Amino acid sequence: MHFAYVIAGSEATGGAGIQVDLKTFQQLGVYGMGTITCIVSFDPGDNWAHRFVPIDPAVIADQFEAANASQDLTTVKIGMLGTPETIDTVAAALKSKDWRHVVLDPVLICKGQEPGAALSTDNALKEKVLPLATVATPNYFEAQALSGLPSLQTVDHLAEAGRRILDLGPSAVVVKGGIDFPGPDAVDVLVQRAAAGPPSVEVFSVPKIGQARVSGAGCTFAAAITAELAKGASVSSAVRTAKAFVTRGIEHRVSAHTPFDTVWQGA
Ligand code: PXL
Repeated sequence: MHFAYVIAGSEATGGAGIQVDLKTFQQLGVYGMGTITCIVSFDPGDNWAHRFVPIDPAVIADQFEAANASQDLTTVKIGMLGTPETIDTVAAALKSKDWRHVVLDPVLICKGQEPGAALSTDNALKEKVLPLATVATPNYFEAQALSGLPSLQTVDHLAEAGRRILDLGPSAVVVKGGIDFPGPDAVDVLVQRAAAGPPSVEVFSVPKIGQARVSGAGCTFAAAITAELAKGASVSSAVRTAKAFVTRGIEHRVSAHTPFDTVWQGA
């Protein structure tokens, strides 16, 4: 049995967060385990705004202790953390043992939120958790914010953003072009630190499916990478499988009364 562990927020509609992570783990045949960092409840009476409640840091630490005492976990995904206190707690927990893989989805903003809503949280994530990641999966906006490159218009720009984010500490970065990247294709660029010489660059591209954002695509992608790494795949092969998995899930998207359709992990 392979085990995949996630530290992330709950999002009750099932379109994002730990609900998506656990569905993805199950679908890819790994035993899913999880620790909740915060609870997001959309407000249907206020244009689906995010109501956000952080979990007490001591309770996050308790969950981490329970999960890691019950299994010898080697592979973890980090999703939404939400506050500087949570980031301190999770960074300390991650550093308390060795990991083969730490996959970080650097959630700086959720769909529907304003950019830069919580700069202290974004900065803490960059300083304290990003350096612990073996694989980071920034989306277009997060890649701009983390790399400092204001305009990502070409595949070379995505690769350069990835190289700059590598300099912040992770061993590999997948920059996701998504809907915001110009052109007909959904392009992801994997940049990996090499033993010697410049970082390697690999491009994964499929035609975009529609022009609308789909909720849970980023969560599904990072969770699928995590599941594949837990099964022993290389980073490159994990990214390839995850891209195919999320593409299928977007093709079979589920509509909801929320402003965004959501990924169907069971497709
Ligand atoms: O999609 C990013 C995300 C991650 N985790 C949780 C969320 C969201 C966006 O809403 O609520 C818990």
